[in-house]
Amino acid sequence: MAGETLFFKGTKSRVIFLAFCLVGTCLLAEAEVHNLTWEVSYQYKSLDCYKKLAIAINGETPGPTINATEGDTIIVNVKNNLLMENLAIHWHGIRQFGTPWSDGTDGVSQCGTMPGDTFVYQFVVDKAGTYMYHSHYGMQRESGLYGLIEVSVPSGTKEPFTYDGEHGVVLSDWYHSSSYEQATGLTSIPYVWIGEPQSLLINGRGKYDCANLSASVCNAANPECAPSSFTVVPGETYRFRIASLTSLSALSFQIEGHNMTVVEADGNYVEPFATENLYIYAGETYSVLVTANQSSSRNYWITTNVVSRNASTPIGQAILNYNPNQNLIPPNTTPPPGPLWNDVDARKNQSLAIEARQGYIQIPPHPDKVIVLLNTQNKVDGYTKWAINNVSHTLPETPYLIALEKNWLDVFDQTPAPESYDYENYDIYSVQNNSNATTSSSIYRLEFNSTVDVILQNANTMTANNSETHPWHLHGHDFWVLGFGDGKYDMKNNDANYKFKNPIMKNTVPLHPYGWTALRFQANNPGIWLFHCHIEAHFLLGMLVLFESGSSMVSVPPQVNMGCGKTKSLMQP
Ligand SMILES: *[C@@H]1O[C@H](CO)[C@@H](O)[C@H](O)[C@H]1NC(C)=O
Ligand SMILES: *[C@@H]1O[C@H](CO)[C@@H](O)[C@H](O)[C@H]1NC(C)=O
Ligand SMILES: *[C@@H]1O[C@H](CO)[C@@H](O)[C@H](O)[C@H]1NC(C)=O
Ligand SMILES: *[C@@H]1O[C@H](CO)[C@@H](O)[C@H](O)[C@H]1NC(C)=O
Ligand SMILES: *[C@@H]1O[C@H](CO)[C@@H](O)[C@H](O)[C@H]1NC(C)=O
Ligand SMILES: *[C@@H]1O[C@H](CO)[C@@H](O)[C@H](O)[C@H]1NC(C)=O
Ligand SMILES: *[C@@H]1O[C@H](CO)[C@@H](O)[C@H](O)[C@H]1NC(C)=O
Ligand SMILES: *[C@@H]1O[C@H](CO)[C@@H](O)[C@H](O)[C@H]1NC(C)=O
Ligand SMILES: *[C@@H]1O[C@H](CO)[C@@H](O)[C@H](O)[C@H]1NC(C)=O
Ligand SMILES: *[C@@H]1O[C@H](CO)[C@@H](O)[C@H](O)[C@H]1NC(C)=O
Ligand SMILES: *[C@@H]1O[C@H](CO)[C@@H](O)[C@H](O)[C@H]1NC(C)=O
Ligand SMILES: *[C@@H]1O[C@H](CO)[C@@H](O)[C@H](O)[C@H]1NC(C)=O
Ligand SMILES: [Cu+2]
Repeated sequence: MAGETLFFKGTKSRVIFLAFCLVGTCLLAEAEVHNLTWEVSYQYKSLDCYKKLAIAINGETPGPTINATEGDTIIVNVKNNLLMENLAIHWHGIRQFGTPWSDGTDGVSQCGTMPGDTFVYQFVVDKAGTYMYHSHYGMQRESGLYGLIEVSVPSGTKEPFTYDGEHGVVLSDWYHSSSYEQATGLTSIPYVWIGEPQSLLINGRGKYDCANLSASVCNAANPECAPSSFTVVPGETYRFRIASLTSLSALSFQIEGHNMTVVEADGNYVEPFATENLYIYAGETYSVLVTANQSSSRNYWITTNVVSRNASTPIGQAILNYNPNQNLIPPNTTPPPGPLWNDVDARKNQSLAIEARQGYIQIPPHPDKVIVLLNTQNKVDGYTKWAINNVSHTLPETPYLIALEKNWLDVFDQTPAPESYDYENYDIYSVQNNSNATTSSSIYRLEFNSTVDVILQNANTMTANNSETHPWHLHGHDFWVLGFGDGKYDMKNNDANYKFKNPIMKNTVPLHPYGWTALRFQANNPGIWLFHCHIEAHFLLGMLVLFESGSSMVSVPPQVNMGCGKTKSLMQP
């Protein structure tokens, strides 16, 4: 491989470089610049037939798919037309090497963009795979501000599997209450839980039962809520790129009469395995291959259902369409209901089945540091919170990234965040009497480029016999998934518990009820990065930590971060 030389073609928006030289032939690959302009606004939508305000990008909910090739630069000029609400958009799974200020996290990498303002995100999509974007401002994501990022391999490069066509699938859950009503209930005394979503959406379409509602509120015949369909040609194999943007729900995804082969997870190749259904947690992406080899005399249901919580939310439905030349005919079969919500073993088994594709593993053999994070539900001064090692984390008004660059140590708590908990004595199976946590904006400071193991430890909530599933997402890095286990992680025999020969890299991983999940990452991306539960309500209530590493190497461009907390002092008069 040659290709170190960069040179410019006539226009500013294209850079050409020599990508590959194979037996005397060099293939030219172009790294493109995609310059997108997005206007973000509230619009009335009837995504599940019930009319409510949703956030749209250029009028669309979910937003447009970003389609690029590895190495391309993405520029997104995001104009906030929300009128009364700030905005920040996170590019989930994109590591932002060298551009930590484009991570799109309110309170961490930027001030929320104020109404009327434009924020310009610019970053390189440096690894082929399936990713997503979504709001990272309070609970704003659940209003529909999300979409897919599909990054293909450079031309001349082959993926380790083949397919004839592809489809993007955005899975989400949908509430009829607003994110404001929800956030208010969650942060009040008495605490008001958000409950289960009214609908599940597939590519922004669901079906609420409008039976007793007026047609001006809920109209089952509205074309906006007609089911999504995915067209296939008989005999061909399709790559479905699936992302879960749910705010709460863990899901299963299945296609009537068809099995699927999982080949990619969070932008990394999986040792292929076949399954009847895919379990997918908020913040995860997968690619599965599906062969359209059933009888083409009819169409087939695609469904998604809630798992891990005892929800009454109806299944989400879409149609696998074998007959594109006819009007879309829904199958007259019963849509597959999906697996039982409480079949925890099946979910754990699938987590254990996901390993790196052979030949794609390279992992530092030992950690330099081990951090254990106990996940508990707590009270703080009577408010319900989620805490990590007894600390419920809050974000400062001044974004951490700017505070670190300016050395403003007064804007967040300088006490180091706790690296462990009292694991000898803590009973993870019972409701604890320890219910008072503290709140803090403290962070973990990691030596630059060190290898860090994180063990997530689950426990009972404040409800007897209840432990929840938490999908944890790391910004700025992928991590290796070292293992999952039941019960309390044994600190004395630690590495022996790690399960995998071929740990896959991911950016989001579930922590199963009453279990532990271990992961390893290299702190090689200068900046400060969130690691958090991807459930909106849990994040709001403090289920997050921050990892700082090498932030002294970061110089934030001055134009990008003004208008909140102490950054106001940087504004020109
Ligand atoms: C991208 O488009 C915006 C809006 O049209 C324009 O102002 C900006 O100069 C463009 N940037 C690049 C790098 O082409
Ligand atoms: C994205 O690009 C790939 C590869 O060029 C193509 O197969 C796919 O259809 C495109 N998807 C969209 C949504 O444009
Ligand atoms: C509609 O109202 C009828 C009569 O009260 C009731 O039986 C039915 O469950 C309601 N359906 C829905 C979807 O609310
Ligand atoms: C799917 O896989 C299951 C389990 O291996 C098998 O029993 C079933 O026949 C397969 N279904 C199809 C449509 O291939
Ligand atoms: C359909 O394709 C799948 C995946 O390649 C294969 O496992 C299955 O046996 C095929 N079924 C039929 C009926 O050809
Ligand atoms: C799940 O919810 C249903 C309906 O709300 C209830 O009847 C059932 O007992 C619940 N199951 C469990 C195991 O809690
Ligand atoms: C999970 O895997 C174990 C061990 O392979 C097996 O005994 C069990 O039947 C599986 N359970 C489910 C629900 O798939
Ligand atoms: C729980 O905490 C309360 C208040 O500190 C205390 O009075 C009580 O004895 C504790 N109960 C147990 C079982 O430790
Ligand atoms: C949390 O803090 C309480 C009160 O300070 C203490 O009793 C308890 O042991 C702590 N729990 C953990 C898991 O560290
Ligand atoms: C928790 O804090 C409240 C209010 O500060 C106090 O009344 C209560 O005793 C504390 N409970 C425990 C278990 O420490
Ligand atoms: C980080 O560590 C790896 C080995 O673990 C080494 O190959 C790499 O050069 C280091 N990078 C920097 C920037 O120090
Ligand atoms: C919790 O589970 C235990 C053991 O299965 C049982 O004895 C107890 O009654 C359960 N408690 C509640 C509140 O469901
Ligand atoms: Cu959570």
